[in-house]
Amino acid sequence: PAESPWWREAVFYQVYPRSFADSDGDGVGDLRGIIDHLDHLADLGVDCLWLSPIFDSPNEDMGYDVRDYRAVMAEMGTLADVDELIAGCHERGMRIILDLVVNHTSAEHEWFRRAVADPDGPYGRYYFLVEGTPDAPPNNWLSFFSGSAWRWLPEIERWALHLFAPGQMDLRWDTPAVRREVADIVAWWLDRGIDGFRLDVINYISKPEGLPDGNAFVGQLMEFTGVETYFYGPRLGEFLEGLRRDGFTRRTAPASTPRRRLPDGTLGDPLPPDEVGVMVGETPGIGVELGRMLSAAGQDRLDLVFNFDVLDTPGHTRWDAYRYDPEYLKRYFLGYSSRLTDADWLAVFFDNHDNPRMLSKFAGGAESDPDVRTAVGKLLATIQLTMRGTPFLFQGQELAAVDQAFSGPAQMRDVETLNRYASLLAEGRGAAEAWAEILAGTRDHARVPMRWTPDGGFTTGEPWLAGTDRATGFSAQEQAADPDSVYSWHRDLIRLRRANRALTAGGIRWVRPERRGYLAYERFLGDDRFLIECNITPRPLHRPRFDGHVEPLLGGPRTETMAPWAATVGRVR
Ligand code: ISL
Repeated sequence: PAESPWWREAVFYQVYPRSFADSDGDGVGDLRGIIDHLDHLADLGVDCLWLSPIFDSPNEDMGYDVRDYRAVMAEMGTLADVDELIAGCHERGMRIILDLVVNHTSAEHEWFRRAVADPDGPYGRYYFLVEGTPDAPPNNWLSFFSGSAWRWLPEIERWALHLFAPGQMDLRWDTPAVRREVADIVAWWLDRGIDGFRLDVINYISKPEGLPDGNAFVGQLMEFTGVETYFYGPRLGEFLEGLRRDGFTRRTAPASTPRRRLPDGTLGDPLPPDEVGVMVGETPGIGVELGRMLSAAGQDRLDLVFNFDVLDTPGHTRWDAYRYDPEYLKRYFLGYSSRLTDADWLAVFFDNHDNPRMLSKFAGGAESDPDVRTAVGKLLATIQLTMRGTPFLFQGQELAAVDQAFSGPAQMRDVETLNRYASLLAEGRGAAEAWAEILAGTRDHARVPMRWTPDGGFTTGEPWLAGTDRATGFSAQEQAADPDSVYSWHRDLIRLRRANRALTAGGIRWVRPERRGYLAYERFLGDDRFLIECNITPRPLHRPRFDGHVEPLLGGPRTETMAPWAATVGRVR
């Protein structure tokens, strides 16, 4: 492909602002902290930052409950800081996208307050406010954060829908004014210079007419009731096309644009503005085929979607303590590459702020050995950064971040975790059993502060959530100074991608996929060919024969035996 959209060849990096860097000692990360560390990200080589929520919020769900879409959370900074951050990214040749959480708003949003003040007025139609009696919710849908998805509002004698926490009120997208408001918010931020958005649970926005009950059998099967009625709702496609047209298509010139990155690594003049901001959909429950329907090029819906099937081996959820089956990862990517056409493109991710660390799931505890930790960190980076698709790194992956040894529920901060713990106890499960489940799956593993220096470096105060990892060698400072570190491996791979489009835009051809323990493929474009080989076992592996001369680039030459968890990248001559 001669030209591909910028986001197909980019490396994205997710920042969880609350835990990235705290510049003022209040224990909460902030925008100034991100600005101060932009050189870390530029040095790593990332092309686009994605910031988890920074908008004004009461933080019942850490910013995924927005009170004002045009204001910054006080503890994170000001609009002027956002402007400086945008300019700082663009100046370094990076783009930046924000998180758009519009399936729901906070109950403290002005729209919801007006809706409650006058449920029959225009704002009453912004939400799902359903008349009834306090003993019978309108349907059997459950909340992702435990209990019914409905909350009784005695002051107006109506039920209000919340698929997530009780303070996250679902918006009624069928109301045209809601769609206009959201499009205007997007346009407002694009004018400020933002390059697009990640769209939170965007596949849930179209609820079916009449809000029918979820199927009880499916509910049992999924251990969750109702989701099949709205996870790909009747008007989803129409809503996305409208949002793209009315919100993401530029109305005016942005405040700034990123500088062009030249092949030799230097920076050129600012690029012309992208005509459309990038739309990255967070789409839980959407498999390969529905994902294609939402993101195929030319459909004018989303540009990229996250497919969550990668996160856990079938038969397990993140609430089990288990060792991930790497053969499943291979089958997952094999399946993907065999079903996608040139119109489809995959977001490739292993970690985010909602899941434990993939490195720990893979190593299954063995990552307490620093050599295993380093090997698995490099292995996962190799797959993520050379697979066909757009990699989304989550902060800390470049430092081989692992799960934490939390000691008990008192250390937890996440609403999902705390609610789940309480409801397990209420079901009669013992405290030890309930804690084991929480410890395996809590979102707080990923949300602990970045380790900038051996003894922390995130804040001078008390961090809002404390990590427990103290292993030597895995802070940013130590990693950046070590040419053999997981950090350097990421940086080298990203440089290699940049210099060789075969690794980004090129095709993929699997090598000996039937061979257990061996995950290997070629990436190619024109005459350029690269061979990527991984030993996805904790044991040495005999390397299969390969027809062709391979010049080693990363991880050393093609020795007959591959070390446990080893990965190599070579150029095929
Ligand atoms: O963690 C989950 C609950 O088990 C996931 O289902 C998660 O809630 C889902 O992927 C949606 O996530 C997004 O929306 C949530 C927010 O809490 C998550 O942080 C966000 O990524 C509600 O806004």
